[in-house]
Amino acid sequence: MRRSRVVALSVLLAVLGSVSLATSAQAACSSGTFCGYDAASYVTKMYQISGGSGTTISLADADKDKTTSAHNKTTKYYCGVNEQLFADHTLYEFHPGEDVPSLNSTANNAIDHYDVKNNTGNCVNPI
Ligand SMILES: [Ca+2]
Repeated sequence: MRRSRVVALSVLLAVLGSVSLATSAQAACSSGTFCGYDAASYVTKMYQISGGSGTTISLADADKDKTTSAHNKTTKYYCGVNEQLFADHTLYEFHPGEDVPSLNSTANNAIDHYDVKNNTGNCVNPI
């Protein structure tokens, strides 16, 4: 009986531990910035960026083709762009304040840079 209570308590602590980890990962993305993560549900933050409208923000080579989830904690639109040989394509337009826990199969693991815009519909070659 005592042993099963210890096991139950251990399981409860493990669950609480993972919840607080996920919460701290989200809290680590500051207001006014855009954060990209390597895994779904904002796990393993790779970058935290920001820029004015008209800015292009290139990701480090190590972070290209790896974004799976993202927080847009800015007031701007972020065009997630895939760089291709003949024409770049916007795979996903992140709206101001949008949280994306898991990108669709087109955009997942394909974004190379972001174009920052004040208004919707201004992303290059949207898919
Ligand atoms: Ca790419």
